[in-house]
Amino acid sequence: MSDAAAFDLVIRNADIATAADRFTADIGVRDGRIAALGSGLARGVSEIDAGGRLVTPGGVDSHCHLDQDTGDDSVMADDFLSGTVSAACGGTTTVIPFACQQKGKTLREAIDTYHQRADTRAVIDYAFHLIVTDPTAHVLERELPQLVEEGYTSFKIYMTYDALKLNDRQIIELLALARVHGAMVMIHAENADCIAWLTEALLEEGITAPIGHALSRPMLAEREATHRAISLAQLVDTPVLIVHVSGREAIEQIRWAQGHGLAVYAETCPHYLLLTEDMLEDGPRGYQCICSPPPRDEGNRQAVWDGLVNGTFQVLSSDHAPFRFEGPHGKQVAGENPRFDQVPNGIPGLETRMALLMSEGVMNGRIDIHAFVALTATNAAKLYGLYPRKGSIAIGGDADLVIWDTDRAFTLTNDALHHNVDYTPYEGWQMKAWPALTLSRGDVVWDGVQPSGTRGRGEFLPALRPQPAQPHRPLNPRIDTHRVLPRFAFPAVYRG
Ligand code: DUC
Ligand code: ZN
Ligand code: ZN
Repeated sequence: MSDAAAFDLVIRNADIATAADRFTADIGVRDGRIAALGSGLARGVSEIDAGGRLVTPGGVDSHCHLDQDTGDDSVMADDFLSGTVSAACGGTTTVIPFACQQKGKTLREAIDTYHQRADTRAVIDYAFHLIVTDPTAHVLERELPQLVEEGYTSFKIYMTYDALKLNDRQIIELLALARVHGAMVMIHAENADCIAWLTEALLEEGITAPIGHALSRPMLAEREATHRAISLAQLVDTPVLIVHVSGREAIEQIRWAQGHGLAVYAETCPHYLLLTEDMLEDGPRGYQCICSPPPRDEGNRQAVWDGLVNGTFQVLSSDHAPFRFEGPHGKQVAGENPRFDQVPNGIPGLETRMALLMSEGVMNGRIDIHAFVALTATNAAKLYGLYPRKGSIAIGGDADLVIWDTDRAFTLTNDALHHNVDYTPYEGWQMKAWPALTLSRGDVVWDGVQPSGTRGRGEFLPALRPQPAQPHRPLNPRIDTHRVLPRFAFPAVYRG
């Protein structure tokens, strides 16, 4: 910083919106952090005139898959470079992808592998969730406690997929461990046996087209698993977060739990707000829209919007799971016109997540700007131990910011995106806004035309034990006391 300048950067005349407040101010940035908010701030080495445009915290996308192993010949199209570049262009400045344990291997091996993939490539900051697929005594007693200490404070577990799923007993053990160590458990809730039985029945009937995917994974399978996940969490009195919730019946379970005072959090994704299952009827688009749970019917789509508006959902993530449509390693890994059950599950969405919610949610009048910020940034930062360093615009927090162009009506095309996927499910969508500028720790990583983050500049964020992962009550006193959460200090200020 030059002697005469008070800040490295000053952003002038910003219409700042956080999850709680809205005010006009200049933002002074020093050493990548917000050092001052006020009017008429002293000079910065560089200056940006926001010109009264809306400025929100950079997005925290807390559910996205980057360079994740798949278990077959399919390959994720985005690694930590293309994925994070694409995220930055869409206004996201923090990602929390997954380090996935392979059955028979340790979690430490997974962490080492995913750090190797991320550390020299990411252009924005990142933390990791652990996917626990093999909760051996070694994993539960030795690895997880140590990894929580090191900043891996959230685990995803699956109730479906043979290579990933845990049985109820394993889920209980993991929930009990999360309770003791103060970690957040994310649950993919679909009933594996219902899906397997229906898949077999559909294939016997000769139904192999993409719509079979939706038929084999009905709402009932998601509702049952959501109910079971909540019951297991209640048994152990451990907070849980149900990921990628797709429709009414699962929402009803979550509302019931929340209404009974249980710490059950929920996430949904743009595709459940905007896509419907009839899109699986039609050729290439059908394959492109295969994700789990599947998009559902119009009534469910509306129910997901209602859940966003009434506070059932705390988080809107992308669940970016990037597979190309063309070529031998994407959606058609099993050949041309594959059976629905041989298609990799997942759709891209890292870059479009925030602008879709801004356009369809805020600018269409369904939610206010504070809910937008909470859903896209603040709540995820809190739920996963990154707050207040990430997720807000506050003194001491990282200068992760988005300056919005809300006058920009345009038609979305995949050509304009920066991911490495050859389609977007939102091709032709009428957009009303897009980030004009994205800053990560004060560095411009997207200037409205070009991405500009350098490879490897992203920092790993060791996560704190999330405050919302604290159990509400002591366990039944007759249960072994070592399972009762020790008193952790929850620092008020992120020190990672
Ligand atoms: N689950 C995810 O979390 N992402 C993509 C597909 C899936 O089944
Ligand atoms: Zn999942
Ligand atoms: Zn996912």
